Amino acid sequence: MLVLMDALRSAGVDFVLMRHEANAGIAAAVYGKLRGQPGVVVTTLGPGAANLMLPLSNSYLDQEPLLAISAQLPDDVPASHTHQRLPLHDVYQPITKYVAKITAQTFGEAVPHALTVCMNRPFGAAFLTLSAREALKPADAAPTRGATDANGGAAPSRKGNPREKAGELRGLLAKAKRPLVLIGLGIDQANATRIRQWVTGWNLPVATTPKVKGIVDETGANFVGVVGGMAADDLMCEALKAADLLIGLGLDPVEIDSAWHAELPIQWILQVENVGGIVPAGTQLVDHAPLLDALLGAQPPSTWPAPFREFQQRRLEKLNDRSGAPGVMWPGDIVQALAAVLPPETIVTTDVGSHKYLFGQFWPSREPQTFWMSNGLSGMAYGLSAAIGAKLARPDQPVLAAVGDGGFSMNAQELETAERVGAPFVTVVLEDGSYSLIKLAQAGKNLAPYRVDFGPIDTVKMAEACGVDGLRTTNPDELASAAKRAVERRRSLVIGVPVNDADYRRIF
Ligand SMILES: Cc1ncc(C[n+]2csc(CCOP(=O)(O)OP(=O)(O)O)c2C)c(N)n1
Repeated sequence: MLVLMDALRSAGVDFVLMRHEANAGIAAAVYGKLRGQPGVVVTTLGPGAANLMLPLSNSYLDQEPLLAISAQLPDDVPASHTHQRLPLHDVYQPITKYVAKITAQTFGEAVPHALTVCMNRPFGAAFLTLSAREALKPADAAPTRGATDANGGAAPSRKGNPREKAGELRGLLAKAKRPLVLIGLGIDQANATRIRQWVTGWNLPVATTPKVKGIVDETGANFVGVVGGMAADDLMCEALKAADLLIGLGLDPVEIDSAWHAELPIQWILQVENVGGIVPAGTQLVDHAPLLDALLGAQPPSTWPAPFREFQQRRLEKLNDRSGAPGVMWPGDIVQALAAVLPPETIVTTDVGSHKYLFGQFWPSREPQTFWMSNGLSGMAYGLSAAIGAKLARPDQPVLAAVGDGGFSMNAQELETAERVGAPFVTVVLEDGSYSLIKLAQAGKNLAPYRVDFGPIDTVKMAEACGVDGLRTTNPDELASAAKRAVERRRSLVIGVPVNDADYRRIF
């Protein structure tokens, strides 16, 4: 790995030194997806490579393109040399699209192929190993470029006719009184404008899954809510049942932690298979761009005067159902205060926990690719690392990380990384002294809270220890003005906001 690092330096390829390989992998994958190319994470052998399980799993289930390269022992090391020897290829093969050794003979094939498969839809990960012995050998062949096609290099499959599919959809919509379009992870962000034009132009009620928040403007009148296990999920499931036509545009059940996707009749409009190679029975894949073009070229077959209005109102009421608990901020006020002052292009990342359900449902995303969470894997320690990757990929957009105090303590040290590499962002830590989502799950099973509370670690001092400004507040106006000021000054800021974990129950 040292040889590779030095070769990269000589070639003018810089890298970001992070403090934990899992964080590096998450940041790289988010960076990659925002830049339309695989992110690359490089680690040592043994423990460093073992720490890649979280980001590789996340790339697999959350469709984020990541090439991981770790060191490995040379092949000719005696078998008795077991120090730091792990069966890395065997371990990572099931969750990646390609594993291979980089050798002087294979590098010209292996590296371009690995980069290509990461960008095949559904996006995912590849894992390569490189031994010090091979790294020192002169290369045998010049690299060849991996072949890609319009679908990112995926094997061609027999696809449906987009015009016919458009006609079929129009026919179904003409008969529907309460249609609902569900947009999911399998869409191509390059079709964002077409998708917006279609659902807005036809005034179609629309819901999204968390990972494509922002594909439509959530402040629009036709936005019904976020499906896929966030806050207000019971209400969203009621809305799904109330629909008489569900159109799953790129809908991938990897984001859904209950069974409605298998129980309700859904018109699946998929252009590639879902995560894990799953295609719902009887579904023929169809390319979205020509399908949407065909729909856009036709008149809406009906009008739908807000058939989900009642659900939309009840959803927003939850945000204002204040408990009045003293000494804390109402979680709904955190979202509303920040959304009122941060510009629409702000990229929001969340960690995993109750706060993710809150932001996932209620953050009003307005622009595509401005919301990032781990939702297929749902792995804690995503939010802060994702914010670093996002800020490096889009330095001109403000970035906000919303994390719980549990998740924050898993990787707060990366605040120093962000400062060092000039990637400032605002972090809001929702402090409730507990793994509140787990506490809620215990309560849901009539179990007493057990081993879910932890002692305080001072968020502000942690920020300051990493060279970042910190502040604690329970005042929504102070929260909003501090976040706005930090964004305007392009400075990192960590804001600890005490919350009452029981308040989440009112919102869920
Ligand atoms: C790496 C990882 N470990 C454990 C879990 C299980 N888990 C899900 S949410 C959660 C609690 C999160 O607590 P915190 O970060 O404080 O957020 P809160 O729920 O309080 O908002 C845990 C332990 C997980 N999703 N990921």
